[in-house]
Amino acid sequence: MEQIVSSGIIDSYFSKLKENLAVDVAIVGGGPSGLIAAYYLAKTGKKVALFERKLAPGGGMWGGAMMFNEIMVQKEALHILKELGIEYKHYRDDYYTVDSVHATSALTYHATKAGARIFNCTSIEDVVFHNNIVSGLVINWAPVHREGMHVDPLIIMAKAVIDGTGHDCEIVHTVARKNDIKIDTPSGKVMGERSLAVEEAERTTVDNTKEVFPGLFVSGMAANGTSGSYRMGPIFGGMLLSGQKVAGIISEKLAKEAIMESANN
Ligand code: 48F
Repeated sequence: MEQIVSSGIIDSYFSKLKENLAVDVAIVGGGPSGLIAAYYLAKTGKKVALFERKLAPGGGMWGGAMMFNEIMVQKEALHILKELGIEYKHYRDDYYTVDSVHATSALTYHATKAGARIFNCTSIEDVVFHNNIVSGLVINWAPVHREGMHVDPLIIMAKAVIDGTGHDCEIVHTVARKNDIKIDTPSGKVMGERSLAVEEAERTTVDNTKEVFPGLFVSGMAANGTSGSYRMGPIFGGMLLSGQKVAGIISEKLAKEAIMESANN
């Protein structure tokens, strides 16, 4: 019995990993924007792998505000909560409160149920950079990084990569620093996050969600961090709408590429 338990886990983990060595979309970061992007992309039949450094995906959503485990969502994003069956309470005007643990676990459940694969405890340290296009991820165990161990990584190929790493926009930073490139921001550089301004930040999170360099997309706080916009604190409508938007942009791009490829064959 002991052997069955171990070999079952090893066999099924490695077949999952091998099946995801080349995907349509690789997402870095399992915060709300990454999870929602994973859900919408997987729902439309894309092969999606999401990599999260921590043990539990969910990013900054579990803790609500200052560990009061409630979050605020505005009317514009209610359709996403409804679609996922997430419960909410009307608070005042266009604002609704949601239990953050309920919401975070629902996002994880629906992303995986739709077919996205989540690899937790995995850190992204770099990207694959082919002919000036971001074409995949360089992955390693998060504890390897934490311990500072000199261990070479593995590689995941992807038609599109999403930086959903939150405030630090780690992937865009790495790509810009290592490859002497201009990205699609007003300065051509990673502009860095500004201080808190809720309304402006919520709007610009969605506006700044885009392909910032061929093959590399940004969502959530990474979108604002990349384009130099504000943080917003514990209101999450913008995160959900950003994840939905990036999924739409990528689906459209992949559909166009598929049409061009079939025309060329
Ligand atoms: O920060 P995070 O929750 O991303 P988000 O989708 O949402 C932001 C909100 O939570 C909140 C806010 C909303 O009002 O301002 O902050 O933009 O989640 C980002 C996830 O990415 C993981 C990190 O552990 C977190 O769970 N992450 C960051 N860098 C890496 C990574 C990396 N290099 N490799 C793997 N995972």
